[in-house]
Amino acid sequence: MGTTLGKPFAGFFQENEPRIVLFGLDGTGKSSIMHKLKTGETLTTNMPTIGFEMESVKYKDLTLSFWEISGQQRYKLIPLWKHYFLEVLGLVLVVDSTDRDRVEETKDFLKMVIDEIQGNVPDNVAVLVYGNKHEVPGAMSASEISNKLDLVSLRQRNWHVQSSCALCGDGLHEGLDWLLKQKNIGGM
Ligand SMILES: Nc1nc2c(ncn2[C@@H]2O[C@H](COP(=O)(O)OP(=O)(O)OP(=O)(O)O)[C@@H](O)[C@H]2O)c(=O)[nH]1
Ligand SMILES: [Mg+2]
Repeated sequence: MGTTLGKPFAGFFQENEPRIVLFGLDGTGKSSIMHKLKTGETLTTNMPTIGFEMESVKYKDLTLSFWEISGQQRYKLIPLWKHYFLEVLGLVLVVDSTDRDRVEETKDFLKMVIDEIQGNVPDNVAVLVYGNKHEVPGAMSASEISNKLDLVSLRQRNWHVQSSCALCGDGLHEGLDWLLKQKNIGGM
């Protein structure tokens, strides 16, 4: 799906499309969310993203540029983050709500991202957390996720946890509406 970018800056940026960056651990559902938002269909191919992927998504009267950072390669790609996070409209952390074992690692990863982009991404760019795979019995609630990720420590940056299901689409638009509202975009 989308565009896998070997050469990161080869003219792929859509200058006039507001950009939203999705990041998180591998297998949390980033590609599935982008695909669902773009097509309304459930992503059936189960391929890990290599590098970065981009999807142009029409949403209400907007065209948004979604950028996914590979979960598998998340640490390897750190040197490129500052380019991809440039002039970003919103940050989206995708969490697997069923994966309590890796929530601590997710917390550390989020902190690393926030530290890395400090100075390049203004504080008024908010963080939406999708608590994805929420439909699975026993999944973590939004409040459990916000506590375990210690989101209050983000302080100056607005954040919000939205439970979601990339398979059926539950919560995806609600989360996006919240993110756009932080920037007064889209008449939300
Ligand atoms: N039950 C359930 N499974 C999901 C959901 N979203 C994604 N999945 C499944 O989780 C697996 C990984 O989904 P991807 O969308 O490829 O995850 P990703 O975050 O893009 O992974 P990387 O590209 O490796 O970083 C796939 O088998 C998806 O079908 C969800 O909301 N519920
Ligand atoms: Mg992916």
